[in-house]
Amino acid sequence: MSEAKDGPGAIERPALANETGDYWGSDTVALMMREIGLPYVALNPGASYRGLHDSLVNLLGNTAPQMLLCLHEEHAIAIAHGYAKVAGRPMGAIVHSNVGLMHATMGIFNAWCDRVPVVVFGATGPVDAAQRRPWIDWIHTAQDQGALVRNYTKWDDQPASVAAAAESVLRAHRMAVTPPCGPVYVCLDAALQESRIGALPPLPGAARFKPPRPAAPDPAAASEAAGLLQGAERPLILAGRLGRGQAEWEARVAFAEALGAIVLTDTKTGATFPTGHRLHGPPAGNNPGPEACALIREADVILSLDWVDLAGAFKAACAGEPGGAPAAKVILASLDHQIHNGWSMDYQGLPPTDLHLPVEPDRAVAAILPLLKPRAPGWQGYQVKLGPLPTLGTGDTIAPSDVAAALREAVGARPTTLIRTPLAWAAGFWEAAHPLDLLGGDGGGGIGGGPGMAVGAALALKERSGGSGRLPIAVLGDGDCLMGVTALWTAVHYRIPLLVVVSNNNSFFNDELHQDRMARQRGRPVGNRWIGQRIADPEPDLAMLARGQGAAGFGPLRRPEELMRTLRAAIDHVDGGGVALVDVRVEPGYAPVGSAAILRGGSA
Ligand SMILES: Cc1ncc(C[n+]2csc(CCOP(=O)(O)OP(=O)(O)O)c2C)c(N)n1
Ligand SMILES: [Mg+2]
Repeated sequence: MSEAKDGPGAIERPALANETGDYWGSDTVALMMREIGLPYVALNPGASYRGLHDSLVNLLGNTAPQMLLCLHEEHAIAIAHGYAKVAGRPMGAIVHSNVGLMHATMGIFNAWCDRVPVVVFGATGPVDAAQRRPWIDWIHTAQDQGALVRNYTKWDDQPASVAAAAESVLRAHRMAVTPPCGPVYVCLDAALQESRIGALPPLPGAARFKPPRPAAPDPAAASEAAGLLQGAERPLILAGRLGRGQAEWEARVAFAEALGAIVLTDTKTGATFPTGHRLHGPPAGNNPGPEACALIREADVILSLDWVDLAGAFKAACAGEPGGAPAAKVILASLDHQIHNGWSMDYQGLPPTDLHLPVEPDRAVAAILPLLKPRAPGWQGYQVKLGPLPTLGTGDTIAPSDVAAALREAVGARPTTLIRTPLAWAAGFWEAAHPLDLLGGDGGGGIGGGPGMAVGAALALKERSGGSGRLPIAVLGDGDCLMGVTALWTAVHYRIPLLVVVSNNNSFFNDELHQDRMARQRGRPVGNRWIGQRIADPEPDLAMLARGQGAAGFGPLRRPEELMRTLRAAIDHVDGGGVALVDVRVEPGYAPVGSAAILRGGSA
């Protein structure tokens, strides 16, 4: 094998045989992966798919799809997850039988909860026991491997023939990219992969197996929704899981402006509406803050554009209200009910809904917008005043808000994608003026996915901009970073520029707060809350862990005045095509949801 690491993406190019000779079962799967347009397959190798691995390298030449070698299967899935969040299309991931899939499960769960398409391939030892090699092939074989992930994938399959495998790949891809999107799993029998099939059978083309065209809402329902919104005095839009397209972004702005509707956005789901717009409401963190709750109570029509956990938002806002629900008429635009199952409760509570448009939420906006007539703007006498963005402090220690302030200053006006933010980060620390400015959370709350998602998103940003556009930045908690830190090797290896800033409180601090609550509730010593939580003695050297993988490592930084110079140096390194990690030691503490005030009739 010849290796070329100089070109973009550092593709390891194999020496190909002039004649491929006979074809093998896995060749058809590899060709189908190309047919459905997977640009990459993130993987960690394993003998259970050595047949497929050979096909990808020696038949396809490690291109379309190109392998992305990962040091852990959880990274492979997280990279695919982050990639799809930016690119809007999936890449593949391949995980070894049983054990590889077991490593991958948390990432698959995160992608499921985040409704992001990932096409996961796996393998089993030969289903035909007579064909199993002693010991290891038996360890590789399970009766129903898909059972490991069936509860949080949209579909799984274990095709029993080459023809069935071709169809399976087509179906898997279509299932993954059809909204509500999600991960799928195709398990390939090692014996099927390694069977000699002679001539290549005719393979189906993807063109006749496209995903369904998105549906528009039923016209009667769209006009009913338009009527409700048109007649509302205080229309409130909850902008949840929405597309990253610029046209859809602009349609949402036009929609809110046509109504004078206030728009709430959510850190779980990334940028959906310009945060600097006069109609942007108080920032919402993982739950709506007090001012957002007040608007939910005071609205007379609420339109949820696939808001994650609408029932939870209503509960937070209206627990003390009659019926515990908002008085407003509730319009829901969401397809999410189609993906709910009886295992994972990520579907959240059941929100009261007066009118449900079962379409992609951006389609609902597109259908209702032309029906709106000129009218007086909503929320007469109201004004939402957002609190100031954080400024860099001059104290002896660094607060999480200082990290945000310094990053904002270091980045300036330059287009930047904030791929991730840590738990200690408040909504309202960062402005969004473009759908790619913020990418939101991990979906399932699985710590350790942050570095992988950062690498995958950075890869898609590199592709998108030809390497010269958006600066990819992930701000990670130290716990999240440490669990997934070897994902950075993949970024270094494939020349994917990325800046990781660690908001490092030397703790799984979220859970210190839980122990704090428990101790208070029980009248026990709160001072012990750090035990079993602090990541100290020794403090992991994150910069060294980055350098150990070929990235540039900066820090630990402990004083605010060190931030600017170091961040600028790290950004220079990223601009040169590198991966940089800056370890910032921050005071433990969570910033509250960004502050805002609602002025009613001119008074606060
Ligand atoms: C895989 C996994 N294990 C444990 C948890 C529980 N958990 C939630 S937040 C958290 C702490 C994360 O630490 P860090 O990333 O440093 O963020 P911090 O809370 O310190 O800001 C933990 C352990 C989880 N969500 N996922
Ligand atoms: Mg921490």
